[in-house]
Amino acid sequence: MKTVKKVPLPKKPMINIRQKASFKKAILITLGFLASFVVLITVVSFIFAEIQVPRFVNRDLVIQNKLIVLPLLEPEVVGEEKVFVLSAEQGETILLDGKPTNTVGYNGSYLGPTLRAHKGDHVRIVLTNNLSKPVTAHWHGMHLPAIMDGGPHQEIAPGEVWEPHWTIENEAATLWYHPHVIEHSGEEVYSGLAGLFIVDDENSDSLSLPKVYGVDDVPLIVQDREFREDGQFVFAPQRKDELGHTGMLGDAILVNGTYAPFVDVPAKQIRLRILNASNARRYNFGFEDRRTFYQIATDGGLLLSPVARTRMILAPGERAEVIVDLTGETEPLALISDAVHEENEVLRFVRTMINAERDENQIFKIIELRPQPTAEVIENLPQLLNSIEPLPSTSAVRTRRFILDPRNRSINGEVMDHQYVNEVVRSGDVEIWEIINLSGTFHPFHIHGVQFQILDRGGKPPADYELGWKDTMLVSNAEIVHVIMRFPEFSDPHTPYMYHCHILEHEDMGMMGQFIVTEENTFDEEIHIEAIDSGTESYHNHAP
Ligand SMILES: [Cu+2]
Repeated sequence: MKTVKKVPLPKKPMINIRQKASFKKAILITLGFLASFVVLITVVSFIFAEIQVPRFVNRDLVIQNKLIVLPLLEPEVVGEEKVFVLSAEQGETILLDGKPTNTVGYNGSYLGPTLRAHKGDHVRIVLTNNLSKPVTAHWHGMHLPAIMDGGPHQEIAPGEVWEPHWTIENEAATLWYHPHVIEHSGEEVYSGLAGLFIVDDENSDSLSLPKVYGVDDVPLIVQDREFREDGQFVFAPQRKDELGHTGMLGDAILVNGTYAPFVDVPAKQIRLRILNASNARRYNFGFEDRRTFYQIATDGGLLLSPVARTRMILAPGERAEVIVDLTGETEPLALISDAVHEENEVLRFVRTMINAERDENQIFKIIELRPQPTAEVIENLPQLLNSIEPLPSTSAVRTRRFILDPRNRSINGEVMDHQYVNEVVRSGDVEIWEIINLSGTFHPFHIHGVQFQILDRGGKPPADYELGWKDTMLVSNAEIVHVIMRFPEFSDPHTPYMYHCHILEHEDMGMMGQFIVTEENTFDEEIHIEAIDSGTESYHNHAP
């Protein structure tokens, strides 16, 4: 008998109507999610693309004005001294469209002449204040006694004369001078008070670098300004930019007080000494064709060797010297400032969403270099520029911490108080200063009387182009930077030096502190109160 194997029938899927509906719903929900995700991604990438496309602010600028090369101020030699005579003057300057602007300047109506001296020179400045308000002249980057520094304690009243004098101890560098009056530095620099102070030394004399002032060694003082219809400056120190940081930002670029400038230069290697003398704007310098150039100097001197770069961020107060090779070229070449993309992108995105302004996502034409035929021999760029002895962190006797406060424009919770000395430093000591930026924006940190070396940025060694002497450095948001320096041998328990943010509006709002350099071997808090009484000024202590 044959047995028939029973083959079970395939089970019919048991779906009732209700289940069918929920399955459909699940598919629909999934599809919905997918669709929203795609839409979201599209929107986000669109916004990101929009954020990341920088605006070329002055693309159509007609370059038509020959660059003003600020004159070298000829000193008078009196005995052993080189005497430079300066005066702060009120005036009118035609900067834009033939309309006069009310300005101030040293020995003229806008900016000041270039002072130039050699290491070892004894210099004296005779500075008369012909303005109706107090001024100072701070020798930014100079190694000199505090009383000669031109900070807020060396105010020159209207009609008065101030005569600082010192021996140049700095090595070859591009330094500068500008007012430093409490709460008014921003306004005074903005209206035109600033100039260069170039130092030479035996090393810079001996190097085969372009060094004919204004010809192949061209100083560029870069400033942004905003003009009213009638030609007057707009000065709005409380303006907030994309990052919510307050400071004066303009949309018109002046170089040495020249709007839309060009400069004729020999078609060879050219040296540019660039000073960011703007109140609050950072620049990301480079050439329009993204060619490589060589940075040869930082704020306080020549680098060890040239560093190849295509873009270079300079914060207010910083300087750099660069070499660009125009050998055999005939076409004009624009120096531009590219968008600054150095901030944290996520933070940047959030801020851009909150505030539509994108002040640092802008491109500016700065100046056009117009190469002219030359018979000059092509020189190779020297590969060894300087000897810089690194200060090892083990040589530091202490570390001080400076917290750039997120809540207000303060340092370590203190706003500038003319009568309060924040720090007491022993002359000749090597110290590490730790700068912690807890605020949501960058701050260029400047220390008077010294040149420092950057030890690290967030634990990472500084880039090659920062391995030189600095007096001002960019501290980005959420960044910790360590610098090391040897304090001056000059000791003066009565006159403080300053350290501060070089966004001039932040400085004016009180983001500044004072330190005295003294021979005292004690580190007694009492010194804050007692030792600093010059008779003309009295100081006090904030501590109970
Ligand atoms: Cu600041």
